[in-house]
Amino acid sequence: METTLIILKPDAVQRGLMGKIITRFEEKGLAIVGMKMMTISQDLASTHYKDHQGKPFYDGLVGFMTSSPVVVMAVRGVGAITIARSMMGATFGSKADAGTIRGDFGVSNSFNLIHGSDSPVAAERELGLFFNDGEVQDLDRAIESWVYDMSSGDPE
Ligand code: 3AN
Repeated sequence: METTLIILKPDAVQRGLMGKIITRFEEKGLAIVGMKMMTISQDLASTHYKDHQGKPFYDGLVGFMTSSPVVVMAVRGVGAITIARSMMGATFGSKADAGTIRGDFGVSNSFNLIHGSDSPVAAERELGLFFNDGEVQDLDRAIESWVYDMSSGDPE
């Protein structure tokens, strides 16, 4: 099982899209094992986006992410990082395919609704930035054996 960090960005919260986006992850079968609303500090935003420092969109990105509350989620499943990224769609709302979160709910390039970790290394780093010890749960879901074929003993 992998756990990934998902952020519902300020535009998703302000536009009342939290429920619809969270529902997509739940309906897919992924488990939400951590969730909270918070306002991202300048420091946290610059640490989170350190790889983008110096890029032309960096100041706008940090300004946007700190402008209004977000919802951060820890989302777990087999292959959760890749699955979440494909559910999100391409970075720019104007280019994202229909059927994806960005493709269905937005048209803007900078206000693109959602962040998802892009690798296992990034997921571990980002979960550590946004969640304190004990805030990501060991969720023993009763439905697990209907979400996954467990006949081999492990989720398939
Ligand atoms: P993604 O979120 O799809 O992984 P990244 O990691 O390339 O995209 O970029 C991180 C964030 O930076 C994006 N979510 C987007 O908000 C912003 N961003 C990336 N490239 C641009 C760009 N050319 N113009 C404006 N914002 C950008």
